[in-house]
Amino acid sequence: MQNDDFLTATSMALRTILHLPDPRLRRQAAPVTEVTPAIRQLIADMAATMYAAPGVGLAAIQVDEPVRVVVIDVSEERNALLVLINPEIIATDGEQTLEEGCLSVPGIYEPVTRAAHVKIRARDRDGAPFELAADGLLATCIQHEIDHLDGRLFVDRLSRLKQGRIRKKLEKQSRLAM
Ligand code: GNR
Ligand code: NI
Repeated sequence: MQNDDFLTATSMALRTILHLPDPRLRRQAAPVTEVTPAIRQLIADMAATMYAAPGVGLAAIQVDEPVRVVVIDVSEERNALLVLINPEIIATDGEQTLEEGCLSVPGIYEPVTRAAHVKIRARDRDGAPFELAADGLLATCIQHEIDHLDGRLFVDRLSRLKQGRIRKKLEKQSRLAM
């Protein structure tokens, strides 16, 4: 994936990221049937929004577009954009526990156990199908983003006790922000 194409081919706009407990984050995102100009614009805007945040991934539903589009860049240099349209996990293996955060759950970081290795099938930004094997942070990030497409957040995978503490902390944060 060439980042240059995004910087030159399309104008980009930052999109507003929804925060928990916004119910729009709980929708099931719909598959993309065709890579239209609107989808290309969404991808460019999502990449810009992710890099600006900064974050290592972003799902379209986080910017109030309930479609199955994800952008990811786990590289140090922030120059390896991965675009996933209609991503599906076709195989998993092992377990790993990594500290996760989420742009829709600001200020909360907790360890989450997920598959250590995933194989996925997806379409690229031209609609061409491809497969990808991932491990480490990329594997965790892919699973985190696919969760978003199904209306799930990483905090749903924590204990009820931690979920309660997080809800109180977020309520306090939003009171202070008013
Ligand atoms: O920026 C992000 N960092 C991160 C760290 C560990 C596991 C997953 C992530 S994704 C997150 C950006 C985000 O909210 N994507 O949906
Ligand atoms: Ni997230």
